Amino acid sequence: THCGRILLTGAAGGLGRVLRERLTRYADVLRVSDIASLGEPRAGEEAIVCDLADAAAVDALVDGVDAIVHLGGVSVERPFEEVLPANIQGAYHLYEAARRHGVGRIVFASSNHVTGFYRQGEVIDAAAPPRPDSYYGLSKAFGEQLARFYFDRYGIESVCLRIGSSFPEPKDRRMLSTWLGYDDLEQLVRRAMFVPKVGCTIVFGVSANRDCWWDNAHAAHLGYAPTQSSEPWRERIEREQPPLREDDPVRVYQGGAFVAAGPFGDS
Ligand code: NAI
Ligand code: 15L
Repeated sequence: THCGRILLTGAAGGLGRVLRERLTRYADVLRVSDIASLGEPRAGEEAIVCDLADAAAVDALVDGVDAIVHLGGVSVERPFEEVLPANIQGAYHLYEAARRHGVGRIVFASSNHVTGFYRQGEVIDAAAPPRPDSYYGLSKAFGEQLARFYFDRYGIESVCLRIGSSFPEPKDRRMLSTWLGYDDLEQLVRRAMFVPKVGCTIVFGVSANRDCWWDNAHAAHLGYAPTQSSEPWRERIEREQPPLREDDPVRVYQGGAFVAAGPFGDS
């Protein structure tokens, strides 16, 4: 469970800041990157500001790394014109750079919004056809297919983490099902990085929540065993937040509010 140089993109973001702390122990050097300011590099770090939309800059960013944890990009629903450069072209630039520089494995932060139009309560696994709920979800579906292509064509391994809702604590009724605690996030990334053979794996990033909609049977080889659960927050959330109307899309669909975002740019 150790690596020479790990590249962490999106390192200035919410999960990036968490993993920036936690990944140093798994690498000689952690190369942190973001389009936003990263502050001074800490011990054992290299910090590089880089726009994922800039192919040449991404190529230089990937030079010399052994593995990549790719969190960078737009992380909520936005107009397609914003999602395209950061998430779609950005992921392409990253995989191309990985190919040119011989990087063997990428951990890709995908999202539950790849399958956000399945209904809450329905249990799906990684073989269920994508039902993206947003331009954002579409970009993550593209990222997963990119990962598949670069494995089939070039043998670059990927683990696509379909992250549910990863925050310090669950914030609403939906997140009682979708919450991923930070210890479980770290475990997933560690296993994704160091399990000897992963091929191209999709795994739902979710803690051991009581009512979970995702079955990780297809990712059993990762050995992921979540240790956290949303249950301690249930009582307070259910007391403070009355249930939504039964036909409210936020209550009906797994993707919650993302299914009802937009359209952008017209009235
Ligand atoms: P975040 O929005 O806090 O972090 C994303 C980071 O990417 C930001 O620091 C941002 O500056 C950077 N970024 C945006 N555009 C960029 C560009 N063109 N070039 C370089 N960097 C750019 O999001 P968060 O919550 O930390 O999520 C991290 C990753 O995990 C994202 O890819 C997100 O889509 C994914 N994810 C997160 C979930 C969560 O619950 N936190 C759930 C599902 C997926
Ligand atoms: C995501 O993909 C987002 O990045 C995150 O901010 C949350 O909205 C999460 O999904 C969610 O579905 O709760």
